[in-house]
Amino acid sequence: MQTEKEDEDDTSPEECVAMSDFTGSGSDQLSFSSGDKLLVYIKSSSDWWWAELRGVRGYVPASYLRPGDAEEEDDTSLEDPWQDEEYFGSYGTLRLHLEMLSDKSRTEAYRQVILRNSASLRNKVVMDLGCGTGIISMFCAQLAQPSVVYAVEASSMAEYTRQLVKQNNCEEVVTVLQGRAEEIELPEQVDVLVSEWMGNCLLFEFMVESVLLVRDRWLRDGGVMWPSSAALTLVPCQADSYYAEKMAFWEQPYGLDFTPLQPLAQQEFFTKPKFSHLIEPNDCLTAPCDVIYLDMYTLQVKDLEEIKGQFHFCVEKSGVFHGFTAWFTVHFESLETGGATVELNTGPNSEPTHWKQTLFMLDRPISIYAGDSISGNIVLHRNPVWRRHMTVTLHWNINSATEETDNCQVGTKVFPMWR
Ligand code: GJV
Repeated sequence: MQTEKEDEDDTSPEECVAMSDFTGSGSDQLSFSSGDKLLVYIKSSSDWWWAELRGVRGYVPASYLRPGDAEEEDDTSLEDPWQDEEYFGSYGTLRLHLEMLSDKSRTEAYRQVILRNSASLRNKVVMDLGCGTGIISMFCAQLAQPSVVYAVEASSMAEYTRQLVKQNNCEEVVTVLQGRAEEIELPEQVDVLVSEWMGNCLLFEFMVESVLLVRDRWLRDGGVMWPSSAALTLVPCQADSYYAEKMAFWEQPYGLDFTPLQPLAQQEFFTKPKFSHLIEPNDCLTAPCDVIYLDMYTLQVKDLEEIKGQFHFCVEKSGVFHGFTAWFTVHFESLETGGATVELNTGPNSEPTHWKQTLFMLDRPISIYAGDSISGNIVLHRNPVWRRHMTVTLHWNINSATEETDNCQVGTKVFPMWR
């Protein structure tokens, strides 16, 4: 592999587009985000290619990339702001479905919802929006007796979902419809609209827009939304090992001073949020705070353009404030009045899910002390062009309880996710 690297400049690179996020491990793998454009220099093996992203080179998994379209490069107006081709393309392969199905907390939460409401689901009309491999629809057919479940899936996985439904003797109840849910025609309104639409930091991918459009068109008056509500939670946290790995590292590698690279490291590692971060309950510097609440009955598509929340945290123990960690919780109301609610919580005090948590690193760590408070606000601003993307703006203000003065009391940082 060494010799291949030396030869790399002789080959003209091929442009490829990342179909999903990837976190590289070790020093010779690149991390990238869905939609990133990479230059592939060497197809070292069928699995690993040698590529470049924003001036950095490393190995990337070939299966995460699709060939870039050279013409699109010249005229971005030709590109679909929803990026449906790559979005549904990635859901046409098993990788993401395996990840979602392997997530027990997620899948079990939906199973519990069906199970606990099985009596009330009898003879109901259900739509499963973005059914993927059809797991929720098949739970409905197996655990309850709805009159019909419309299982809607836009990706090519739908062809297999049809087979799975048949294989599991659910075809009397489950009807698989392949297409974008917004464009699908049904013979009737639905009583229940169920969907697993939540993305990283709750809204990323903005699949929720499809859910809202379908709700307004196909959910009957008085029908039920599952999930029924969603909340985004934030906490100021320490992130010692991540900071050490990406930033403190440059202080003295092999006894040398590499600190001139730190501004570059900040740009490269701390500009965007870190998905797939697992925070220890111990790293939380305060009690978490719900900053955004979405009511799935009243939320409107236009509300998604800008969602604002506020926070006020009381620091419980002294420590190093490296950043904020966010996660979400969704609730499923009962079909029976007074029935128990089911919750799916992706936070650090629950079983880890495939969403993990999202870490927003500050540019500089700040020492904080018990008794301090951190107040401020968060704004999720949807990208006006790239409809599945958003930026997260955090603004904070530290009120020091001690004489200790930190010159960084107030701060604002804008995190693109990813555009
Ligand atoms: N219409 C039909 N299927 C969809 C749509 C849509 N508008 N949007 C997403 N899907 N929780 N962030 C499908 C997609 O192809 C995939 O199989 C599934 O819904 C995504 C579910 C998990 N993603 C998420």
